[in-house]
Amino acid sequence: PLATQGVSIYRPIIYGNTATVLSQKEREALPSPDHTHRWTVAVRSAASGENADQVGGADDLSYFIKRVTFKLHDTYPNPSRNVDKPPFEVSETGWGEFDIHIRITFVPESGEKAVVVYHHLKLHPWTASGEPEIPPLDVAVKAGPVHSWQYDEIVFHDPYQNFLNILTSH
Ligand code: SLL
Repeated sequence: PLATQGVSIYRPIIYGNTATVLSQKEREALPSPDHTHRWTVAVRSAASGENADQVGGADDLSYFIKRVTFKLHDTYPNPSRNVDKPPFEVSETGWGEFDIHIRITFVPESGEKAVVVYHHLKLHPWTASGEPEIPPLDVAVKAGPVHSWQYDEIVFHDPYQNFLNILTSH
């Protein structure tokens, strides 16, 4: 395929998680009642555009992203979770924070290597003192959902002409 020369093009994304404390009732209904939180980890578009008013504009990404693999902590069954269509996200319950390895694979026409980013799953609210202590659950419930998101840009240097056309026609 034809390569471009001296072209760099980027696509803005956000990745990260939201987390909420489970109610006592929800916990009792789970197969693992030691789980305290429900969380969602996701890769979303940070671009403004037609879909920007939708949650996260999540639909924007599939024209250049083929698959997102979220590698969870080994305490989870099938920890390597492949998501092949938007929304590129995984929802789970659990009790602990850990590093999630997020592998982004691009459409085959791109010829681009996969990109890996890391996200530390955040369940517990930040405290004013900045102490790493885990607040009691009733304090966490009052603090509301936790959001931890990172902005990033995926940069393609000298993309194939075909792929550049795909990127710019969106
Ligand atoms: C910790 N390093 O010790 C971390 C590990 C593991 C989190 C956290 C659920 C797993 C299951 C879960 O929350 N794992 O369903 O057994 O804090």
